[in-house]
This record gives sequence, structure tokens and C-alpha cells, in this order.
Amino acid sequence: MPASYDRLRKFRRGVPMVVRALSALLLTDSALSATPRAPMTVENDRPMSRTDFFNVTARRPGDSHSADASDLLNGQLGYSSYAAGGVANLPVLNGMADDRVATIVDGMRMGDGCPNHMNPIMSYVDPDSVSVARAIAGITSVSEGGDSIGGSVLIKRRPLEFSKTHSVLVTGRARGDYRSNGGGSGASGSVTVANDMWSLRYTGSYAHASDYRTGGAGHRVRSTSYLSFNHAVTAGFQKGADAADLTFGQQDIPYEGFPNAYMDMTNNRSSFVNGHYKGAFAWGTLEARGFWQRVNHVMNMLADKGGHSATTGMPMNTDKRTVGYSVDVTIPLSTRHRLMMGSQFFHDGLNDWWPLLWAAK
Ligand SMILES: [Cu+2]
Repeated sequence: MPASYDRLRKFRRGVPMVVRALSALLLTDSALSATPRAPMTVENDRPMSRTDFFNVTARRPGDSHSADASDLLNGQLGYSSYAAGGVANLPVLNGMADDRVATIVDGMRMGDGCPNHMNPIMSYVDPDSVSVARAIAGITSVSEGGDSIGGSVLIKRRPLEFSKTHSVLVTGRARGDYRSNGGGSGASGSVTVANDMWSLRYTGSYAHASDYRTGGAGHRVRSTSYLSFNHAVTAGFQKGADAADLTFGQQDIPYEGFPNAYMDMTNNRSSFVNGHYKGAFAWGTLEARGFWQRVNHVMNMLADKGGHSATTGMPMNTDKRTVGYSVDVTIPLSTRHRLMMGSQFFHDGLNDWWPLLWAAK
């Protein structure tokens, strides 16, 4: 008699993750200085209130075949990652990972959604599209989101380009790579059409690998294959000190093997909208952002773990919705002091269910 699975449906909706309202900070210029301290070190007995951070100008190394944006921070003291799927490494700061590390991409703070953390936020980011990756170990300041024990990873994609003259600017970039082991290949590129006020950019990427083979005996390492597509369109406007942009993006991962789990990702689609405004006024500056993201996540076993179909494996599905906004105001009080105020809200809605196997009927 075939094994059966009870249908399990869980609703966890309407859970506000973070509400930060009107938290005011009075900071001196020295506290606001962007000069980084020395790279952080791992010390078990250091005070929890101490915060170190490091910035990486995240240009993907020319000899890197990794399609995972989390690898951009590799080699930094205190930073490591748990290897998982081909594009799904989990960032670790001073030994703390998972939900203890907040990951914020272009101001969007998002949770993984998958209970196995198969789709961490950096897996949605094409490493070639990143301009700055920043890791903050320890307690994160309120002005950068806060509410994370382990620390925060902040990712910024490349800024929009505008023409410096009244003529139309058409520019772009392209990159490709290939490795023979596992037939790994990747390509990415972008095209921008802009004048001095408006800019329109398309960014796309692709990454694929079959199962790789070990050195020496050349054994195939199962569940190490993956396939990923990223698309994003950004429209932006700037005039003087005012700037606004709106991005629509979608990522598809039709499959991704996880050699460290008795489960694989058999489909993941993320769609998002992210809008941003920054303006300068006589009284100070205003920066506002609003975003929405939908993730449809499907887990089961790839063929080398028993196959995935309506009659085999262990299907688990997740639908997730995230919405949030942030408003930040900076008011100069004197040559040495400024007042920063902000309001921030994030909402995560999660729906998990395990489809009934037809063979169990
Ligand atoms: Cu999953």
C-alpha cells in the first residue's frame, strides 16, 4: 500500500514583522561618518552592543563562476556562508545565520519564505547587478532597519545611469562564463537608454549547471544542478536633487538541487515592485520607499532523490507575500548635528501546504 501523507495546510497571515514608527536619532557628524572600522574579528567575549561593519565594492571577480550573490562577501573576516543549493548559500555573521541575519536588498527587507531556507534573499540577486554589498555584524542601528541579533547584510544594485548632456545615452554591459565541470554556464547583461532626466534600464541574467563531478574518481555529486533566470526593468527620473525610480522584476528557478537536504526546489518564482523617491527641500531631505513581493515556492525531490511527480516524493508548497514601506527624514540642526526620523513597516504573509499524493487515494 503506498505511503500516504495527511494534508496539512497552515495559515500564517497578517503577521507584521517590524513596525518602526517615528524613531528619532540625534547623531553627531562623527557618528554618521561612513569611514569603516577595521574588518571585524570574531571574539566570543566582545560586548553585544559593539557593531563592526565592512563594505565591499561588489565587483564580481573575473575568475568567479559563482552565480550566488552571497559569495561577493567571501573572504571578509567574520563572514561565512552555509553551502546549500547552487545559488542559495545562507549568509553567516559571527556564527549566526538564518533569521538572525536581516538581508535587505535595495531597501526591501524580506524573509526566506521556505521553511528550509532554500530561497534566501540573496538568491534573488544576480551578482553582476550588485554595486555594493555591506555586512554589519552585531546589533544593527535603527536607521538601517534594526531588529536582527546576528547582523544585517545590505545589498545595493547598480544605480541608474543618466546622460550628462541633453543627448540620448545608450549604454550596456554583458558578461558570460563557462566551466567544464558540470557544464556550468552563466550570462548577464543590461541595456540603458537615458537622457539627462529620464533613464530606462533592462537587466537580465541566466545561470545553469548540471551535477558536478568530484576530482579524482569523477563521481557525480547528486543534486548539485540548478537553473535560474532574472529579469528587471527600472525606470528613473532625476532633476536637481530630486530622484525617483521604479523597478519591476521577476526571477524563476525551475529547479535547484540541495545535496545537504532530502528535498530539492522544483520551482520558485519571485515577482516584485520597488519604488523609491529622494528629494531635497529647504528644511532637509526626504527619502521614501515602498515595495511588494510575491514568492511562489515548490519543493519536492529531483529525479536523483526519487523523482517529483503527483505520485512520488514529498511535495511542499509555499506562497508568500511581502509588502513594506519606509520614510526617512533628515533635518540639519547645525554644522555638527542633524536630526533623523523614520517610519518603517514590513508585512509578511505566508501560506504553506503539502499537496495530497494521488497515489495515496
Ligand atoms: Cu523549500
